[in-house]
Amino acid sequence: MKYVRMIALFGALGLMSGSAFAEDSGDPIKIVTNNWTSQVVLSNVIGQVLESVGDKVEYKPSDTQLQFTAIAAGDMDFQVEVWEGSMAESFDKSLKSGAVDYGAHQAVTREDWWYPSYMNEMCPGLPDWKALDACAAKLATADTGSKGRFVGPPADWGKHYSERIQALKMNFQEVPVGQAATLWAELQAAYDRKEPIVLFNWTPNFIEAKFDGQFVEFPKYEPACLTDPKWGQNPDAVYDCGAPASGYLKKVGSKELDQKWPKAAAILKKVSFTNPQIAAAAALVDVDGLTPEEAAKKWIETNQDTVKSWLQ
Ligand code: TMO
Repeated sequence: MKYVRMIALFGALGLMSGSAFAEDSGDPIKIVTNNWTSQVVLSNVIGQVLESVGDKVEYKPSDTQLQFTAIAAGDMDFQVEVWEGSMAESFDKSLKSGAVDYGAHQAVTREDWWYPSYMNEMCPGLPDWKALDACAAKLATADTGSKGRFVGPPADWGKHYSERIQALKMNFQEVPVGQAATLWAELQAAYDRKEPIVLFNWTPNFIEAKFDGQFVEFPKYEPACLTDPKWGQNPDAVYDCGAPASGYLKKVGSKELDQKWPKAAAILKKVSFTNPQIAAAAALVDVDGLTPEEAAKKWIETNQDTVKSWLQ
């Protein structure tokens, strides 16, 4: 049934026959999946598209930082969402040891501390980080004592928020979650009762369609902030700045990808997601309750022109 539907869809788009691409290996392409929704759905989107042109694929869950080592070593073949704000350091390192930059999406990204807009009245001066810091007592919990609680991301997302709190001498403590779903459960619980909360969030995401809120404005990011202690307001510390406010989103692949699966590599190079397409991919699962596989099918059905453009 699934196969027949894919044939029907791609047949209707005229994509199944007359391929001008070179032949791909019959070995499965290992597609890396990570632990947030849009990444998993969009990995399935590309996987289903590759299957429709005759490739075999496998999905391989990996850590947001370690995946770059695996791709550089050729143990995994590609990852479709490389976020500047959380992966730039590991990504850059991997490019020097064999991984290949497969280009940027159209999407512009941001990952940082975020709060619901009703807090603007509770903490005058927001979204400035100093206003948030002055408001720390309102965010104190049993876990954090007199300090404000920042609900932080899972450890493997490569953020350095405890260091940022220290570097900026903030009266806050990071309490990381184990998985993204916990971020949204915490947000929903606070939002329903109009209680203050500050948590890790990113865009594009399904959150912006469902909750009204803003990013905290930290000292503006510059690359030197991460490497040069003298940069920024703390002369003895790195990480005394926010994440990039207009970050890139890229694709990364193995060197083997192009050699063994030139057809798939050519498609991956063309793949480019927009902000609304990424937010919609997340919403199909996190709001509508589809499985990633179903969500990918639906996404392909509603973005046929985009998919077609990858295959030309
Ligand atoms: C990498 N992420 C989108 C979860 O911040």
